[in-house]
Amino acid sequence: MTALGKEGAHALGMKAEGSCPEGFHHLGDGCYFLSRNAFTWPEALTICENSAADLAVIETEGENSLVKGWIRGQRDGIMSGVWISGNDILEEGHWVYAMSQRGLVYTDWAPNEPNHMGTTENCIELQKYTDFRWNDNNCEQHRQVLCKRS
Ligand SMILES: [Ca+2]
Ligand SMILES: [Ca+2]
Repeated sequence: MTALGKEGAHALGMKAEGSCPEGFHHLGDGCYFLSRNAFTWPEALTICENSAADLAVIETEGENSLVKGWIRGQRDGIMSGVWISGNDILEEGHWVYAMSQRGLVYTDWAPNEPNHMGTTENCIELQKYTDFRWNDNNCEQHRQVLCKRS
């Protein structure tokens, strides 16, 4: 089994933890899964899809705070960042959510971000060294993955 399949299979477990499937953590009105291993952003989309979830869309300050608090609590388990749904792959500077292609309704950019550094940064991560504020990074970088089921 590939590493990709393994993450997906783990998240697919059927035993409920609270009201969320095994491997998912209940926060606010959603269920979130954080991968242990790191993947490219396109792989992240597939991992979430394989778990009947979406790459996490964070739409409010309240949700962003809950998610960041949870991830901060696992800081030692975070290598450098966590992929979420937003991207400007189709049109530079036009930030949309992956599945719906709707424009972002909330952002938490770190200072001087998004900077499209090296003209290659089109995917959003929660960046560890800015205490999980948002950074645009190269979609082919390997980052952990945040999936959400509502
Ligand atoms: Ca960009
Ligand atoms: Ca950047």
